[in-house]
Amino acid sequence: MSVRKPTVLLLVPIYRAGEWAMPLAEAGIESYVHGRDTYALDSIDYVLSFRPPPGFLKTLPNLKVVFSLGAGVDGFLADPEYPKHIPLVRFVDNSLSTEMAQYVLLHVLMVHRSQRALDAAQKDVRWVQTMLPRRTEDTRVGILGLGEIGAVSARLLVELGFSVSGWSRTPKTMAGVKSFAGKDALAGFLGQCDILVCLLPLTPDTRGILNARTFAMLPKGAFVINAARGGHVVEADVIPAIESGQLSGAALDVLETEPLPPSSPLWRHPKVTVTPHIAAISELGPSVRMVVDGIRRHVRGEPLVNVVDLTRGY
Ligand code: NDP
Ligand code: OXD
Repeated sequence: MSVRKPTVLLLVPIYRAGEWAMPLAEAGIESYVHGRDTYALDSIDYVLSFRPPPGFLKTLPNLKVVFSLGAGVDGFLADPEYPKHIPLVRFVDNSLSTEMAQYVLLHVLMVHRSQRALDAAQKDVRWVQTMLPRRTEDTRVGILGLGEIGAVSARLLVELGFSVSGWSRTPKTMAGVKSFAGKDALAGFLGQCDILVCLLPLTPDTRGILNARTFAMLPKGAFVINAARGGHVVEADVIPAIESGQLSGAALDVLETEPLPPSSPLWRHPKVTVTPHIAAISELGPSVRMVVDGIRRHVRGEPLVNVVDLTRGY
């Protein structure tokens, strides 16, 4: 008697879907690509996705576990009909965290070492030796979100000598990092950030957290780096805050609408750096390992790892 193989639906962009089929087949897992293959809804045990079409997951009667291709799971929680009894496993990976920390470090160093001003001086053929970087410990970097990625970023910045603080829901003990926790600590945290980095999950509590009111709580001339989700920033508030001098600039890897529409003034503002949501990309190998390991655990009846708390939203 043949035993039915566990079956995964790949609900991912079709141009990438082909990548997973072979390594999953090698692990004894059947896969279908949504939008390309014909499959019966009741044949699907597992789903891998980033942003499934709202209302779709609830139509799979035998769904057992959902795997998120990304660390952020807002794309699933945006579905008001997400079947809440189905566990959602998110992608947690060292190389993803390291790449994110690199993005943070790149933009922190651009600010700390006045690189934009030096680039402008070069364009004007000016030899300017007066823009010396300040002492590293005098640059205060604050990280919103001290989770998997925030913690790796904080450690890297501490190692390089920056003054680092972090804001999270619960207090943290991390060498060299000043911990601020909870809503009541937010204003105090923001008041001491020369560079503010957002690495929060997007939840109802954190949506729009970077806005004119919170920018005004930062020291004048602070710089904002958002590598989390576009929904964290009230985009209409960014350029006015820069024009008033409250912010010295912003680096935005994620935007409310992606791709950022060509008409957005953020594209062309000289003090705004826009990157196309590429701070870190989930790699094939680790994402296959997450799915294979999760399915094996589920089949053996073992606890899953990196399960999202659906009521908390991350
Ligand atoms: P984690 O879930 O590991 O960490 C989240 C952190 O945010 C925790 O420290 C948590 O606090 C804190 N937090 C959550 N809600 C609140 C709140 N209401 N008030 C204060 N603190 C809060 O997430 P990751 O580090 O793995 O990922 C962070 C985000 O990075 C993802 O959600 C995703 O949006 C983004 N991302 C972007 C990528 C890109 O390419 N641009 C790539 C990968 C991720 P506590 O620890 O107390 O629970
Ligand atoms: C993620 C992302 O959440 O790529 O992992 O944005």
